[in-house]
Amino acid sequence: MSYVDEVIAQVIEKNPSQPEFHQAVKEVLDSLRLVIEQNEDAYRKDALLERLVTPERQLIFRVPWVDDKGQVQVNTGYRVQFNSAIGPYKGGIRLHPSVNLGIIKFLGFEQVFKNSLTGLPIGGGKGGSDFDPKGKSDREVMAFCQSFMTELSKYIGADTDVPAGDIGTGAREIGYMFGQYKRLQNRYEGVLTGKGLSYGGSLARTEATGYGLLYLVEEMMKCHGEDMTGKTVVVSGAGNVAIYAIQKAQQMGAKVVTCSDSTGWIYDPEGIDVDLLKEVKEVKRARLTEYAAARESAVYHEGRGVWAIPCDIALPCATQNELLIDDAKQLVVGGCKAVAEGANMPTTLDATAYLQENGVLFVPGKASNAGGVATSALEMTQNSERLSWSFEEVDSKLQNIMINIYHNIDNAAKKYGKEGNYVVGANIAGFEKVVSAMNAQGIV
Ligand code: NDP
Ligand code: 2IT
Repeated sequence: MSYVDEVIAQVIEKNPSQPEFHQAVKEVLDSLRLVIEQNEDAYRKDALLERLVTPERQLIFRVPWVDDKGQVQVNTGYRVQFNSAIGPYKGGIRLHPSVNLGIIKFLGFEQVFKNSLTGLPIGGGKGGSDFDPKGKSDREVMAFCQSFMTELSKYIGADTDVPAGDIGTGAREIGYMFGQYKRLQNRYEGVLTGKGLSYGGSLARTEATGYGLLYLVEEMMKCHGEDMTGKTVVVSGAGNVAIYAIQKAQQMGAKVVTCSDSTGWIYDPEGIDVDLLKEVKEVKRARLTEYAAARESAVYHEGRGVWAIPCDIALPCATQNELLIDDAKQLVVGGCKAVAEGANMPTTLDATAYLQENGVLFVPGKASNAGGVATSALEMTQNSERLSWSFEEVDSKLQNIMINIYHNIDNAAKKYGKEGNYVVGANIAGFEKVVSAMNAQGIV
């Protein structure tokens, strides 16, 4: 059996009931075959792949808090510090009832390669909890965040591990966590990113993932002789990534006709009204039915369905495994030319293969959504030098980073004879830097 297949089999055997982690490992290791085969004996002797798929440290802890009725609630907290070869662990915190160790491991594993692709000195990690912020009062969210940070604060630090936002963790949650960290450690440091502007946050971090996604897509389209003007775009999700992806696509002259949340989706042939969407999701924290109620051109549907709308470009920006094989078929029928992932692993492996086989340009999230973490790294830099850069300065650095990522993954794919296969390109380009750092640092 080849070394790659051996390690994939081991991962499945040693990590039962973690299908998302298996999926992420399979995608990456499959892409690396070409590189591994050139050096198989040396890599096997060093157990390089075993070290790559095994987190350096995994923390699981109890998070007790008191709800508004005086009832004690207990959640589980996680932080997986996956790989620190190229910098301090860096990655978000997901707060969602579906969170378990396997989900956090898949996200942490992806983050290692993504962070490498940014070209910035950040290792990979991820954390979270099965806590659901939906429907909770601000006081309950604060109580949870303080309890979560009371434990997490022992393991993180500006030069050790720097968490940030992800699903369910936005500015409010980061603020509560930062306050509790500072109180416990008596240290004002850049231990979290995505902070508010009044206490060390970076301009453009809020917009960065969505904007970065579009900067990469625009560059890719340009290199394929197309521009964004007049393109029809379908987006899933209605959170941080989706909102700013929609905004930037519109600024580039495209028309975005859908968005979705965990209960339904909107078709708005006039183009999504971003200000209204922000009001419904960021301010009221309400469902998309409120968007439809306030806008005549919008139609609301229960359940899922955005991929059935004919489009030029599809941007999945909600969650993992939300674009399935039948969705991929519908996209192809609808004339879709490009899919770029705003979310982490939103496309299943068979759907990805189908899109690629049918000539759709496909960019995996570890490349196309790297603008968020890249801008987090810029926030870390500003915190270290105790300065704040202008929006334009951060935004132009973000744009350069995304353009570089596109060319790096494109060149890596070409170098290994897989031109246009950005999955292979992203995984190989991300891997090369991490492995060179791991090799230089000995067996640790
Ligand atoms: P948010 O919590 O702001 O928004 C998530 C959106 O997706 C919401 O509209 C939510 O619906 C919907 N959603 C979440 N879970 C599900 C589900 N199980 N089924 C259907 N819909 C769902 O999160 P973000 O926008 O920050 O994150 C979205 C994706 O992007 C995630 O995969 C995340 O890991 C990834 N990502 C985020 C980055 C960031 O900087 N924030 C950076 C890179 C990647 P509802 O409104 O009903 O809650
Ligand atoms: O998946 C991701 O890259 C994020 N949620 C952002 C992580 C970060 O540290 O900004």
